[in-house]
Amino acid sequence: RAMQSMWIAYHPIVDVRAQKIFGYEALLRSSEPSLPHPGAVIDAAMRLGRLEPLGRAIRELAAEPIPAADSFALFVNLHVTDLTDPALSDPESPLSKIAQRVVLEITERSSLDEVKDARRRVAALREMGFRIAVDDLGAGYAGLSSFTLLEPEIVKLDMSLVRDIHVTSTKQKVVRSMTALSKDMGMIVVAEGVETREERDCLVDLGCDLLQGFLFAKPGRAFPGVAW
Ligand code: G
Ligand code: MN
Repeated sequence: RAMQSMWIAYHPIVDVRAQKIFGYEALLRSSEPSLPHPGAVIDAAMRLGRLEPLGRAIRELAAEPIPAADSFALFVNLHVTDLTDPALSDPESPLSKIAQRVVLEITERSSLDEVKDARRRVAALREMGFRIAVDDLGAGYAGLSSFTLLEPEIVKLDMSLVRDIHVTSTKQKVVRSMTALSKDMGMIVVAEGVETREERDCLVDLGCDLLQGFLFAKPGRAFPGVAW
């Protein structure tokens, strides 16, 4: 029932300097009142042993309305179990067909240790044209293990590093050095959860290429426009 109530909200990721939309992150939403946030849907699927079909449904829903006329990137969140699902690397899936435009986000919050052959699987996804992002970098107790294993094209800094960064010199130092390190390795940096102009200006000064957050747009059904 939960799977039938799912829909996808799209949240813009913006290039502030160029004032261009770089891409949209597909975010899981449910209209089922007992499952108020995406974590509840994922927990329910995990309890029922239905994570794989859930992941497939999310990826299909996310790819469905992508306009061919536009070239923006589509960011899709993966659960670690999705990495072992053969459907993910099926060249005929709707997402694979637009792989060149797709960034697969893998959260730093969960360990890749249990994923058999994680490195090889990720390499195969790259062969298909997908790019890889490490999500939630710097969140909670997360470390840098996915970052070093995946060598991602894109790094997403967690919003806990972003919040009030303009008045928090330690966060400024962390973001400045993570951004410099990532750029040095040829990676693109996205800062998530930007809510104020002060945070935006500080992040741009620190060298973040791309920003995402409620300051620019709320996630929405169509592809929301951006308030610069
Ligand atoms: O784990 P991940 O980074 O994929 O989570 C994205 C979540 O963060 C989404 O549920 C989205 O609604 C939320 N989000 C995106 N931008 C902001 C923001 O500016 N502020 C807050 N509080 N949440 C945000
Ligand atoms: Mn994400």
